[in-house]
Amino acid sequence: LMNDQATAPAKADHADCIFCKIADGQIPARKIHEDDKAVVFHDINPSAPVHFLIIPKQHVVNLYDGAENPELLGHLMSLCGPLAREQGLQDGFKVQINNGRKGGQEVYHLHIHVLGSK
Ligand code: DGP
Repeated sequence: LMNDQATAPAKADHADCIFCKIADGQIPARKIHEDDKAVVFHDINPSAPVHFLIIPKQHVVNLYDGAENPELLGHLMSLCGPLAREQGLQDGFKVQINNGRKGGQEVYHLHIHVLGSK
């Protein structure tokens, strides 16, 4: 896509969004959690022994866009600790969110990386 997606509004076309497809089950993923607002699954290319992604079901581009929905952001953040613990990260973990071109974002559907070692 040629437009600057870093600051694009939420309503950008997401018909081809890979994380929307994971969220609705069109593309398989190793899911570890699902609720009415979020899906969580293992990263396909892990950069730590435990590496999973927390995404909203609704197509939010990144934190520029997500600012419109602080309640949703809070929900996503609230999943980090309990799911990290469930995945064996009871002694600590890291969280990362890449935003926009200069933030290293590759998939333009908001995702929280949770990383750690058991
Ligand atoms: P980034 O946009 O840079 O925060 O990273 C995107 C992450 O998403 C990267 O760590 C790899 C992961 N990823 C990309 N495509 C897929 C996929 O189809 N399935 C899964 N499970 N992870 C994916």
